Amino acid sequence: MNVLVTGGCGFIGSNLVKYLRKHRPDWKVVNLDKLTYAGNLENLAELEGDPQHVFVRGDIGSQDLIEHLLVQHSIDAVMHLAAESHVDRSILGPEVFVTTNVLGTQRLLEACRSRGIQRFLMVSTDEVYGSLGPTGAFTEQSPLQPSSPYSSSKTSSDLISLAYHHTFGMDVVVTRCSNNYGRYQFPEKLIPLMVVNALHDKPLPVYGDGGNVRDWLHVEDHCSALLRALEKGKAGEVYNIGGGAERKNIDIVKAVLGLVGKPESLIKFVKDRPGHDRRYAIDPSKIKAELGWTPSQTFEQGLAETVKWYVDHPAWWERVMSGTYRQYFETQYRAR
Ligand code: NAD
Ligand code: TDX
Repeated sequence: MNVLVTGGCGFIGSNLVKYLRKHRPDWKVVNLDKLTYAGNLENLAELEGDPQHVFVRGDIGSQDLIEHLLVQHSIDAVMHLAAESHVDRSILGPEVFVTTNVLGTQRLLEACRSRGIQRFLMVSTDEVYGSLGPTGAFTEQSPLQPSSPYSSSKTSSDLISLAYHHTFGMDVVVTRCSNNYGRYQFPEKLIPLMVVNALHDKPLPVYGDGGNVRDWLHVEDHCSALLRALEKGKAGEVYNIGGGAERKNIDIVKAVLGLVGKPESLIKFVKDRPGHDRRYAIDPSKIKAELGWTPSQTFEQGLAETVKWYVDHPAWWERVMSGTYRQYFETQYRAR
């Protein structure tokens, strides 16, 4: 089996590429990534020299390139993760979110359609459902009510993928996952940002009153769900993915401070994010019942392991913060 993974140098993508190499060692993984600020080839340094991992720098919007790769590598299936992924950046500059997430996804789908690719896994998000009140959880039937430019662009890419199934008969499966955490997450997202700031004794910016709730899942559990959906998901179906770990942001920030041994006086309540969704919670019964998936990590275990990883790997995030991680591609990869 030959799989094209898009966005394989980002946080979830790089964890997924390694997960696939470990759990499906006979598969070839072709990793297409544009290497935007969020793409870091160093995340995959341990795969250097692995003939079953092929990295290609390119844009999902380059239909000719994609068509060429699909033929060149006899691709059987696509796992589509490449995206602009950060809500705050989508508020500062929405355009690239539409270009990549909406138009880029449509071009990728079109390339797949023209080259007869069947299975296409669209990695979507729980943010397509918008915000919940204090009770209840999103099911696959919940209305789509995205709030931010990021989530509305993801909703568009989710729906255009389903349209390629309904209209052209492509074998599309969509997954909608809750907030991920784990190794190699860019330190603009809540958990790694708080760890890095705490280690530097810098203020920890908590938006609003800190009472917003997210439902957290360890990235490796997301990867196992994606593989399950790729192999067993039914065409045209949507699967929610979540670990049942709802936490208030303020409680996470306090837990991080406890794990790194820093005082709560570092917490700084700041102006709220515009349009900030109050609460997300995922009902994952469908993927559990129909595909037999279950998460393996508890949030407390996973958070402790994740915080320890950032504490033990300052070189990784220091290179990200200083921008020197971008040189890796030039020196280690392009030079060959
Ligand atoms: P990320 O920002 O860490 O990585 C995105 C990757 O996509 C980067 O490597 C980047 O270089 C690449 N990319 C961006 N634009 C591209 C383009 N035009 N062509 C090719 N590559 C491009 O994101 P992430 O957190 O790893 O999220 C991966 C996917 O999972 C996204 O689609 C996101 O919407 C979805 N998702 C994320 C979460 C989460 O909590 N992080 C939860 C649910 C779903
Ligand atoms: O500095 C911060 N302070 C703060 O209070 C940051 C960066 C975030 N927050 C809050 C906002 C959210 O309520 O923490 C929560 C989590 O924020 P993010 O890490 O930015 O994630 P979120 O906005 O929930 O979106 C994430 O989960 C769904 C990913 O970035 C998306 O790609 C994914 O689809």
